[in-house]
Amino acid sequence: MKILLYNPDNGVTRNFMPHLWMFLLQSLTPKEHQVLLIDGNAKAMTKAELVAFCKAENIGLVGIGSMTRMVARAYVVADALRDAGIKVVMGGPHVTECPDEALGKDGGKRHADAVALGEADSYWAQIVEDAANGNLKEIYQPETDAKGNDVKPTLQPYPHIPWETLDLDQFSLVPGFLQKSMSKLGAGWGKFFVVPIETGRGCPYGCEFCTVTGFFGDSIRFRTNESVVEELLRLKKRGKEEKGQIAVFFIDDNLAINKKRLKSLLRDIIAADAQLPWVAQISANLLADEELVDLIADAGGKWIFIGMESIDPANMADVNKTFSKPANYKDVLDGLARRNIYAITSFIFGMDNDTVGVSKRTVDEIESWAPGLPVFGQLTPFPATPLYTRLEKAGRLHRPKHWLEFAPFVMAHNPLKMTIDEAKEETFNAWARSYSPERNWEALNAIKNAPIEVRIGHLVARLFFRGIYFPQMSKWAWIKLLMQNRKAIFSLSKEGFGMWRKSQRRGLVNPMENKTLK
Ligand code: B12
Ligand code: SF4
Repeated sequence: MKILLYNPDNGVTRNFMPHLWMFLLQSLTPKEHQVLLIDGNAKAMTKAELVAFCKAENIGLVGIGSMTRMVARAYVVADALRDAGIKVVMGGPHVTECPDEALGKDGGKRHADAVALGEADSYWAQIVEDAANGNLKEIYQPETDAKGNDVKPTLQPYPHIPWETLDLDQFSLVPGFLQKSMSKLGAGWGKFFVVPIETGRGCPYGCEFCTVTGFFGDSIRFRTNESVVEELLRLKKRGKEEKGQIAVFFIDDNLAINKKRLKSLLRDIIAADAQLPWVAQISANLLADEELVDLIADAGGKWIFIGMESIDPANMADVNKTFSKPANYKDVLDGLARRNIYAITSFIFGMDNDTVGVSKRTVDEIESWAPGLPVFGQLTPFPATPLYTRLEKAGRLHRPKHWLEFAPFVMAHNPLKMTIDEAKEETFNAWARSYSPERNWEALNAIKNAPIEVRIGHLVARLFFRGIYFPQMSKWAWIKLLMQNRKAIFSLSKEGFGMWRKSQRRGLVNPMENKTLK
């Protein structure tokens, strides 16, 4: 049987990284079946095109995975496929939290023939077999233990994802027309992929707005260091062979949740020379450890995503996140910046203690820290979270099924001390100020003593990053952005060109190859 795994587009912009679940399930599929992957963010297709593709390829089963954020889009695609007689199984966090919705048991339309609840590693092969035999059941879920809890995959052993041979072209971030010329730059930039790797699953913290503790559990399961290092080495080899760049996103919710184990993993990465540039999510409270931050730098860490949420401790208490202390944020970021590591700092507006002016107060404070990439969202009640239950009980849910009428940056509940419109305006103000050409220039100046490749990386990240959250797809949008930031671009290009000429004259190395000029 031919299977298509499909990730619906998020309706905003292209993904900078493929979704791990597709590659994982592909690896876990019994060998006699063939699996094709399409990420709607990388390869835009209308629902009619997708149906035509499935018919032409004789696809027997389509698996669709979705976060709450894009589930409405997933349902539209699933409906079209089912109308054409193609079987659909849906999985991922949203259908796990609302299975009746996908199965049409809550009074709405049915969107899926089957739903896969929780982590599907242990039973995906069964779904495939059942579909191949025309015997697909409605609900699949992990076995339960004596206490009725899901038996979670141990991640030891971990499925082999053949990154070295997979066709990743739909995910390269370098536009086709630039690939040839960019492959000659430094160590080669003809292709640039960000690849997701997990080293563990689960999170014990249980923040009120988050689905992770409920979905993956509060105890953590780790892969072995060897299996992570081996995966990195294969990726590194591929990058070299293809004269491209591969960066890794460690998608663990908190890579440093067990500091002892992370230190041992980082030491093993360093010992095996398996370093690739990487990004990871780590909470601020775990980053005060100097030894850990040194190891992160030596092992290739470049950007750390930190869920800072709010600079107001009262808000942090409201959402059960007091382990993260706003008073420590500056020291943490400065400590990272000293090692040329920068942070993607994530903030939430519309929390219960937020009032008008929250964006100004927050951005003023952010700008007093080492520069990073701030991200601003709004408190969103995802189904099955303690936050959803609290707001529902308090009668504060304005749009209880907000995901079916997704509206970017419009809160689904009434914040306590501001209006929904005010929260939207605060969020837009924070984005606009944080990524203005003036702020980009200031941020680069704040790190003017960092090596040039670090500053180039910082500027490129600033120009790209906003585009994950706001549409920035057309050529015109890019030209406008580059023009607005021409001062910073020109200044870095001039400096880089000057260094390159100097190195050519002295017969020294190319500064873009990340080596020191003597
Ligand atoms: C990486 C990541 C991202 C990446 C993008 C996704 C990518 N390209 O990988 C980035 C950083 C861009 C991102 C952004 C967002 N994310 Co995010 N993200 C994650 C993260 C950390 C890892 C996802 C992952 O790969 N997990 C590991 C895999 C193995 O697990 P999995 O995807 O759940 O898949 C398993 C099962 O669910 C199941 N399964 C999944 N799909 C399918 C499909 C089928 C057919 C079957 C059978 C089974 C199946 O099988 C898999 C193996 O067991 C998760 C948290 C987490 N730990 O999962 C949050 C998470 C998915 N994100 C979340 C959110 C809210 C967001 C944002 C909306 C946040 C925001 N406000 O901006 C944005 C959306 C941006 C956008 N434009 O779309 C929430 C989603 C909650 C929900 N109910 O929808 C999560 C769960 C985190 C949380 N705090 O609650 N995210
Ligand atoms: S927000 Fe992060 S730390 Fe809090 S429960 Fe979710 S994954 Fe854990």
